Amino acid sequence: MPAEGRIAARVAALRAEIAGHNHRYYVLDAPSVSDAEFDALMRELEALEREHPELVTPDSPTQRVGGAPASTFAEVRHLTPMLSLANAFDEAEFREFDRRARERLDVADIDYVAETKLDGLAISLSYVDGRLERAATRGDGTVGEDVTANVRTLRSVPLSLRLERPPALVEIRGEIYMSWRGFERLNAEQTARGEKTFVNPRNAAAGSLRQLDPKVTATRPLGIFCYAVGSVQGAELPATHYEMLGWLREAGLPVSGETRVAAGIESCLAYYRDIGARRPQLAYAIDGVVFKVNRLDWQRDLGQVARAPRWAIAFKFPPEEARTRVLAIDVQVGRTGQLTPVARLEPVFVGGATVTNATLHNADEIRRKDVRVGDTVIVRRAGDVIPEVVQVVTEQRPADSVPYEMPSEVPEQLLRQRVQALIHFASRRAMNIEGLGDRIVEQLVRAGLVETAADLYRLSLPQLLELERMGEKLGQNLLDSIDRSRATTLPRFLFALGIREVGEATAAQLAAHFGSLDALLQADRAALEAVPDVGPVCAASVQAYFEGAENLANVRALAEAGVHWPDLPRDSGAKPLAGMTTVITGTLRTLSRDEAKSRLQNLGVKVAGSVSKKTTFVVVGADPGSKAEAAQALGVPMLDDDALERLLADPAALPVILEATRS
Ligand code: JCF
Repeated sequence: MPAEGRIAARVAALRAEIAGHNHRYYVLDAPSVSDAEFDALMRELEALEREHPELVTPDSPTQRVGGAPASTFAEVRHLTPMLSLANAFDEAEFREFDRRARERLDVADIDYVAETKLDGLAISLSYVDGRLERAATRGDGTVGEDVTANVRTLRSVPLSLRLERPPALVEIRGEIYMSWRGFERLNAEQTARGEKTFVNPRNAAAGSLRQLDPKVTATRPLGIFCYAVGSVQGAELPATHYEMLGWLREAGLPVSGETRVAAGIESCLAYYRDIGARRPQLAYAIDGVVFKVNRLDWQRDLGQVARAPRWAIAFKFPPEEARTRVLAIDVQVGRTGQLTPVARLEPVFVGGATVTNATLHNADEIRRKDVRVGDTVIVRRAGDVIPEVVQVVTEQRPADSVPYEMPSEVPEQLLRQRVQALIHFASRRAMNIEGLGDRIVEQLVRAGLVETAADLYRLSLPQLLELERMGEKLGQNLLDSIDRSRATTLPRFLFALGIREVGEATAAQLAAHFGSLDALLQADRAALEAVPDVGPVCAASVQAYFEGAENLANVRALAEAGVHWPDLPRDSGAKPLAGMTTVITGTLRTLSRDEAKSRLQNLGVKVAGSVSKKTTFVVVGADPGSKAEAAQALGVPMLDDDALERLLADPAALPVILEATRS
């Protein structure tokens, strides 16, 4: 083969290989090469195309981001109009849709194709002889905007269909969306650049696609799912919608993995409930599910009314965002002392509940969003997450409104809440800061020396000496005991945070179960509920706590201040000490009795109230009661603090530890 031919063949091979890797990475979600290997292929192709510009074709992967910024988007007429969907807002409306369709078709049952309804924007892709020719927005359904240059930058959109014999022409319909993760990443970047953030993934996707410069779109994390075919020439379509989706998949287009055949209305309802339950865990925003009659001949028989087909319906979920008015802004204090502004709202039904309060996070957030009393705002409540004010509808702002200012003087009620939170934090069963009593906490807070728990660890002697009735000796003792409290245990730390529903025993269970704070932070609702004694309310509270940015900042600040603890082995669920019985008496040095109790229980030990011959061992702290005497009398082994700690760290060592008590 002459050199020219060899090069052309290599270019073609590289393109096919790169397209294959893109497909596996972006569509199948199963990459087969490393990023470095992929980059090497791209670089080789770029170099060959630079040397041989005559070989460049529009469907080369090097040509995804190209062309100069446009000044407008041209109009595009869809060959087949892009339909919209009729909505059902409750089960009765959905049953009515099904009943009518069955009646018109005169059949007893209909097989539907069920899929999620993405909250993005509709797009039509035209492939001519298998090559992506045009991408257009829905527009009014008949005429849309040409966004080809932007859509080409999506790596999940094949520039050529992966078909041996592609149709002469095919219009493919889908939804362009942004995942939650992409949306959050983009907003973080926007904030870092001092640019405005997007309210929701749909707006972010729409804003990203309507960029005049495709180079900007190329940086945006957009995805696409295809769900229908418009016009087609030069190919036979299969007989059912579901098979048609399979054909789209074979052609290399992304199709939602949540697509199912649902035989009859009860299966549809089960699908609706299942997706509804998993909605908070989905990677992208959806606002409902779509049901389509599976048989394409039945779709034709049913036809359409206005712009909506009679063979499909969107069964909506309750909206997670709604508009309402801010009646007042109050400031609250968390148990760790941080201030949280809260918007009092005109009651509004959102996310399946009536919402009257929404968090505004902190003073910076209020300033950034410029939320004012009297404003109309968009509030969001997703799953069990605390409702938040997302954005102000500035067009509806009253003329006389003024920017909100956080009270500069901390209100009395807040001071008292801070004091309470800190007293709890320092208490004996929490961080056990000796000498940090109610009176000193109150003095520290009122003097403005301490707001949050982490501030305690930054106190200096001169600062303490500012306080009334504080001398050098007392001050130094206090600093020493604050310093000692840095070395703590995970259960104490969790208890000290003051998370609602997390008492001492629950803190011990959480610590024993997850072993480390990191593991706890990663736990989802189900993982939390799997912990003994943790019910749905407690799990929700723990999750809400660690989703609060201020709370996380507080936890981080404490760690940075040097608060630390040994991680524990993660509870595997195994009960190495099942069948053993113990009794705990006296005061333990490092663990409270509740904590010792739940940790022993996690190992399978039964904790009883009185000593008998059946007691395996007795845990004896300082100033033990008559139970120690009973143990002595019955010859039951007694473990002190150290022995208990060794046992908790290594349950398999029990025989050795018991042996040691005899000597
Ligand atoms: O995911 C969507 N937003 C979506 C929109 C899915 C569909 O199957 C659709 C649609 C709009 C119209 N089907 C039609 C006919």
